[in-house]
Amino acid sequence: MVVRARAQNGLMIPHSSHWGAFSAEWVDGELVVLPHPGDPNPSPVLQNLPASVSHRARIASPVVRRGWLEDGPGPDERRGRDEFVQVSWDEVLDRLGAELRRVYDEHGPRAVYGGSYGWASAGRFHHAQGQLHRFLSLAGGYTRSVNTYSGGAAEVLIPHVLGPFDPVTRSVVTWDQVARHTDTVLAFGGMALKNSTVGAGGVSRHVERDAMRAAKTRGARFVLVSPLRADLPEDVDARWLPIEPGTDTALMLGLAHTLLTENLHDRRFLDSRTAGWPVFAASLQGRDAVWASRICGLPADDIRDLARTIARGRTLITVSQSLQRAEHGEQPVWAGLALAAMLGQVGLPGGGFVYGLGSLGHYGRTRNAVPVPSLVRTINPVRDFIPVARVADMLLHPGEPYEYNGERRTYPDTRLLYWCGGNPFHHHQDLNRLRRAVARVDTFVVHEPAWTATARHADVVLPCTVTLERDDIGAGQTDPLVVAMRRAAKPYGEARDDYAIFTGLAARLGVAEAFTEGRTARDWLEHLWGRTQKALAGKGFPAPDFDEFWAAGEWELPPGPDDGGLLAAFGADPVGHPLPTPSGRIELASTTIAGFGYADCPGHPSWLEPTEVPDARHPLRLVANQPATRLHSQLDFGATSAAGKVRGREVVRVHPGDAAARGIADSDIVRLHNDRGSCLAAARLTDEVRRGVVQLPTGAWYTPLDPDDPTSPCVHGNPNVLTRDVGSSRLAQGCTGQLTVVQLSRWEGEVPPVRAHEPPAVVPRT
Ligand SMILES: Nc1nc2c(c(=O)[nH]1)N[C@H]1C(S)=C(S)[C@@H](COP(=O)(O)OP(=O)(O)OC[C@H]3O[C@@H](n4cnc5c(=O)[nH]c(N)nc54)[C@H](O)[C@@H]3O)O[C@H]1N2
Ligand SMILES: Nc1nc2c(c(=O)[nH]1)N[C@H]1C(S)=C(S)[C@@H](COP(=O)(O)OP(=O)(O)OC[C@H]3O[C@@H](n4cnc5c(=O)[nH]c(N)nc54)[C@H](O)[C@@H]3O)O[C@H]1N2
Ligand SMILES: [Mo]
Repeated sequence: MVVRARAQNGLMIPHSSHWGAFSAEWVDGELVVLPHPGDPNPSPVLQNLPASVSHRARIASPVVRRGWLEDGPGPDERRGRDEFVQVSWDEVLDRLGAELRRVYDEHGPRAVYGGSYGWASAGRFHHAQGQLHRFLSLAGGYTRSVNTYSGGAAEVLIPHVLGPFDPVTRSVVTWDQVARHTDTVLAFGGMALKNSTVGAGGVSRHVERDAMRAAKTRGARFVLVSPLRADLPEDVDARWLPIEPGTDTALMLGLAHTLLTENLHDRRFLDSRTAGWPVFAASLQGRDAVWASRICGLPADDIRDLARTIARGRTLITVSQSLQRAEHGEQPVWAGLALAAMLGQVGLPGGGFVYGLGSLGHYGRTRNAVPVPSLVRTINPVRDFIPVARVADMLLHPGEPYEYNGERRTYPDTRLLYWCGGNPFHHHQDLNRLRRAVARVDTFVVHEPAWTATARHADVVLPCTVTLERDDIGAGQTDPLVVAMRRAAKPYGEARDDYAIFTGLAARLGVAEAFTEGRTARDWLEHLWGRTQKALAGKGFPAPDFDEFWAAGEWELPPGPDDGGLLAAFGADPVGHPLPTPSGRIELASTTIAGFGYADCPGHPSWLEPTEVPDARHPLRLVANQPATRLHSQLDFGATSAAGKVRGREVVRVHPGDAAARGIADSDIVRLHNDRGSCLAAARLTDEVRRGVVQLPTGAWYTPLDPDDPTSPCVHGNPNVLTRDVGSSRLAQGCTGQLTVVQLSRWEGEVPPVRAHEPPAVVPRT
């Protein structure tokens, strides 16, 4: 076999990514990427990696926006359409060091926004966010962000009603438990294999497909509640309930009503392990299957039938992250938990409630017995923060109040935006609004390997390396393999590691020694590995030193126990092991949340009518979900991502009935539009989406037809020109990018070319 022959010639370079461990090898001048041999279901996204070291979309040298260079820092509408000037590393670091000093002196550290949300890459030392936060903490401090775009609503809700987010989500129900114990999996939003392909820090074994198959073979049944058929793998033969997007809470309440009226609920569990049951039960008045059916679009008989099904045997209710990335996104998470509590199985193996299982590859696995290497943190002198998805609000409304989780807070007056390892022109909603927001700051700095739309909107663009161009350690907390990510290529153009860039800046600000602690990058790797080595030795496990680990190329960590954690202990003995909630129990009604008095997040799980519903002008719901062919916007120019497009354009999935009504044929170029913006995409007709729903994944790099005209369509197919920039509620202020409403029409006339991956013109310094 080719693979074995390559392994034997010893040229394979171990490496890792958020979507899988792999090895790289140069064959006739081409970089070849092979999945880790231990991975039972490797990700196709791996094949985006070869392009990462050489594509012309890479940034070759430091550049500065002409307006910033010539007129100095300040608000500027030209961001995103100005020219770039090539500068030397010395000049750019001198200028940026001076600008940071100016902002600290004139405006104080709150004026520096270093939230810098984003996934960056898998290595644990060259961890872009960690490097930025270390640097800014030492330089003077920064306003940070809290929570994620992934789970913003759930991350605030769950601690109020179930317990600390990570311990009650990630490892309480594992894939192994599903394979062995679950009779019925009721998956709201599904558990698409395209999503569990990705796990933070790296995944060496994609176990989800085999676990679901094993459960199915054992006789488990799967029920998929989702507008898209592909949200569960075909081979589990799920019953597909094609729900109207954004209405799961109504369905859940309808199911709860049926359980209650048919006396299928577990009173003992509710009495001994929940708080607020009488309040929640009373709120179910009138929420019957017929009521739910009118909202969620599923037949009332199916709803009653489903309630009876989940009341039998061991049932697991999963709620994907997508459900809560929407207005009132707190509600389906809370209602899903309440439904599971009524079934009385929270804490039993493979039963109860789990948030996010199947949404990411690092869920549903046990934690390693020892901590993996991670960057050493420093203390940020600034206490202030924003909920991460409120970034455009912060920039557009400095000094104004907003509400969050029971607090009235004030937005800082941001002068300098610093992004390293994220792509806000990918991840944020209403990109035309984001353009207006970034026009308000004095300076926008970005470290990027490639010419993303974020880089194009910045003032100072610092080219950084990709993982294949540096040595690092790859590891995730719930994956056993620590990978020696060895360098496979020399840096593109003048690109530098983020660490080297910050070291240069730290020198200009007089904090180089504190930043580096006198270590080279290689010294840091040894240092970080040393802590894991010590933890291994402390528990009596084999503990290789750094050189041994590095030579081996990988090291397998021992697993922690698969014991259901906090929830299993509570389920078995609620008095001896109370939950860390105010009542010590699962809160089906919360006096804390009720006390906040938020109409958009009341004190118990509730159906709240969304602000945006389809109307005559925007009759279709858009699902803007995660792309199957890449991680977010990363390596959008790679082979797998490119293969998923039609003539370079992203694909929108449309029901044949909706297409016919608009004269749209398969592969036609269409325009999706609403009052916020528009984009082009290639239509793919399929009856695997619910009628009235169209689906366009995120991640195609935002490319306006006319950069001077913000109302011109994105020719490439980025759905965030359409999504609405509002928080989930005043409780969590989470991202709501998953859903919006649109109209769809055939694009008549000439089809504009897509130049998303062509670098902008860069002029030499004169
Ligand atoms: N409409 C809509 N929008 C969404 C979502 C949705 O469901 N719908 N989902 C949201 C979710 S869940 C998330 S998590 C976000 C994701 O949003 P992001 O995490 O911002 O998206 P990425 O494309 O992963 O951006 C990472 C960037 O880091 C760069 N990078 C990679 N390695 C390095 C490095 O070593 N150093 C530096 N400096 N940069 C590096 C990459 O080139 C890339 O541009 O998107 C959110 N946006
Ligand atoms: N390949 C790939 N995998 C990824 C990522 C990626 O970029 N690429 N990103 C990763 C990240 S950072 C995260 S946070 C997770 C996100 O995990 P999720 O948020 O769960 O993933 P999505 O693909 O956005 O949504 C999952 C499915 O939910 C369904 N859905 C949408 N709205 C509704 C609704 O109202 N009701 C119901 N019942 N279903 C609905 C959609 O059909 C969609 O396919 O994915 C991770 N996995
Ligand atoms: Mo995410």
